[in-house]
Amino acid sequence: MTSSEPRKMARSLAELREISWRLSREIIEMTTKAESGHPSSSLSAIDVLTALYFGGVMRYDPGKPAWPERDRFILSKGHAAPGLYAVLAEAGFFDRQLLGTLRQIGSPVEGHPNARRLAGVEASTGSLGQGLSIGLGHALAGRMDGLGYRVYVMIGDGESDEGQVWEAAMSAAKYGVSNLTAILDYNQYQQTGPVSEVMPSLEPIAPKWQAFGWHTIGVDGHNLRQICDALDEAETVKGRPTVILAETVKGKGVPFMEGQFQFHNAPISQAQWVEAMRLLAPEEVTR
Ligand SMILES: Cc1ncc(C[n+]2csc(CCOP(=O)(O)OP(=O)(O)O)c2C)c(N)n1
Ligand SMILES: [Mg+2]
Repeated sequence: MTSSEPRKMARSLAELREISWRLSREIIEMTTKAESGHPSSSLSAIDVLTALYFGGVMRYDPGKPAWPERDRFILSKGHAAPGLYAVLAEAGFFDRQLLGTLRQIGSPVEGHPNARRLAGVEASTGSLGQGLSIGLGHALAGRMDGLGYRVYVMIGDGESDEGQVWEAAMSAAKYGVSNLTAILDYNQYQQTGPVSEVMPSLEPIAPKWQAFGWHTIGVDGHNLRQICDALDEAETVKGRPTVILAETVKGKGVPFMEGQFQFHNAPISQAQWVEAMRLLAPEEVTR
């Protein structure tokens, strides 16, 4: 680490869990108000995002979003933008009130992240397949510039059907970028159905990444300790990139949404909204 600025203090697992619940409720609030967006894709990612931003993993300063030595996070599955926005507001990059403007004309809180318009967004994504290549560019640039930052990229399992993901995977291994960590949001579903039906040959996934030269770690993507441990392990790996295969549940925390790909980009009703908010109240949920 070349920076003189310390990493954010790690929260306790109980605090992280509370943050994740709060952000999950914000995802539901935002997408219900907007009557569109991708609540289930955001909920499957939110524990990983919580660990990255609040678990003492990433170094960032919301007051200086362009600080050259900051760690970078790129949401390659850009449709999970509501999750990223909830996290960035919690981290202090912008006022939480902006969340209520999701997908409104003129709002910087767009349907997909726009790096030109919103502090904390590192790359404009939404066209699937591009984020790992962008992250690789940042990782190489950091190495060339002698900066100690790390780069994290979240990709989806449906997104992994995109050939560019594997071009980036090959290149990252070639250049031995150990400051690059990919996180696969491995929730088994994509837009139109189960990944096992849309593209069954994505499996077996771990041997694929290993064959591409990556250090591979499997975790329960809703177990905050496992996620934090895997992110710590990734920092110790030398000479090659790491991928964390995070097994997640699409729609995590809202049972009527869990694993139901029909909620991929569908608003929920007022009655379902009330139910979802009740289910995501910490005292009523055990997960
Ligand atoms: C290049 C491209 N093709 C198609 C789409 C439409 N699309 C948006 S989300 C999605 C499915 C993504 O599935 P996955 O990566 O598994 O993400 P999840 O929602 O499960 O987190 C698709 C096909 C897109 N955004 N970009
Ligand atoms: Mg998926």
